[in-house]
Amino acid sequence: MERTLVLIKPDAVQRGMIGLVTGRFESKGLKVAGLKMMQLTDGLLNEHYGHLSDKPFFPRIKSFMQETPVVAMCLEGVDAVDVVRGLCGVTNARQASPGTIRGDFGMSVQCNLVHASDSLETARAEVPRFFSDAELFTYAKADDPVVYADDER
Ligand code: FUP
Repeated sequence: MERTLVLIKPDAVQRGMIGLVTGRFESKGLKVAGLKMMQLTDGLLNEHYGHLSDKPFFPRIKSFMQETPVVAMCLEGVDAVDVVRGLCGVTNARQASPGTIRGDFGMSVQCNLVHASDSLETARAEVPRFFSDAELFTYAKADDPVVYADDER
């Protein structure tokens, strides 16, 4: 099982889409291992978007990500990193495929509703950046036996 980080961004929070976005992941069969609302700080965003610090849009995305609290989520499942990225769609929501969260609900690059870890290595850095051990839960989910075959889990 993999764990990956999702952030529901301020545009989705403002548009009243927390439930809808969370529901997409739950309906897919992913398990919620951690979930909380948080106001992102400058320090956390400098770390989180460190790979973009030399881009001209860096100050703009930092300020955007602080416009409202975000919802941080740790999702668990087989191949969860790739599955969640697929559900989100490509960064530019205008180009994202129909059926994805960005493709169905977005028209922007910046206001693209969600962040999702882009690799297992990134997920391993991002989950502990946003969640302490005590905020992550391990539990048996009643529908696991019908979401996966026995040899897949
Ligand atoms: P993603 O992995 O899809 O979140 O995309 P990136 O890490 O490349 O970019 C992070 C965020 O920066 C995007 F979600 C939106 C923002 N961004 C822009 O505003 N303009 C750009 O040209 C590229 C990214």
